[in-house]
Amino acid sequence: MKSTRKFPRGRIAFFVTSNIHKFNEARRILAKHGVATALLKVETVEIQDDSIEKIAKTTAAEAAKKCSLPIIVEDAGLFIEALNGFPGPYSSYVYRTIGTKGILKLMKNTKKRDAYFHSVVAFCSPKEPPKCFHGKAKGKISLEAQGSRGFGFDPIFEPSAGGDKTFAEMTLVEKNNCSHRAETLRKFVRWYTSAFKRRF
Ligand code: ITT
Repeated sequence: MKSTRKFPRGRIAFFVTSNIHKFNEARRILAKHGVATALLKVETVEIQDDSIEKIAKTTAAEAAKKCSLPIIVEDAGLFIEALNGFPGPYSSYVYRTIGTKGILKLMKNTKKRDAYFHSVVAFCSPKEPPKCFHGKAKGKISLEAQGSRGFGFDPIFEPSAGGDKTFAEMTLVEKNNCSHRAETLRKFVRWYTSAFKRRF
């Protein structure tokens, strides 16, 4: 009998995150490549480090061990050139404390507004060390917050590939056409689907 399952067995990625917006962005990208995404909530301790790759790898290894499954985590940060890369790996803390308003205040009277988002996906299975994929979205910090979609620093980030719209003024599909996360996940899913074919 022909299978009616949309996603064949094994074509599923377990995404460990506490952020539903990230999950929704990822779900669409992976589905386009025939991979379903399951949201897993796993208690992990996020280390503080200057490298988002190291943070992603450590979290992925801990989560894979805890749930005995091959999983992915994605870690991202906003790097502002005039602030020497701040908040970078500390984006989560900075968002929770000073937020977008605080960043705009720090950038007041600053003409050089170049910034980028850097995203790392770490894939880890209980038997293998983590494997990482990277993506970047270049752009600038807007003069004021614009738009109400998305999350985090979306209202103050204008990607170079997005005209003069901020991420928060874009639909999810538009953001996925030019975001750091989309670039990283596309690299991951190409590897994941070919690794799957090789192994099974
Ligand atoms: P996890 O549970 O997946 O770790 P998180 O929200 O803590 O979710 P990150 O550590 O990767 O995610 O992100 C750190 C912060 O950077 C996040 O809280 C946002 O404020 C910001 N950020 C990350 N990706 C973003 C994006 O696509 N748009 C806007 N802000 C983003």
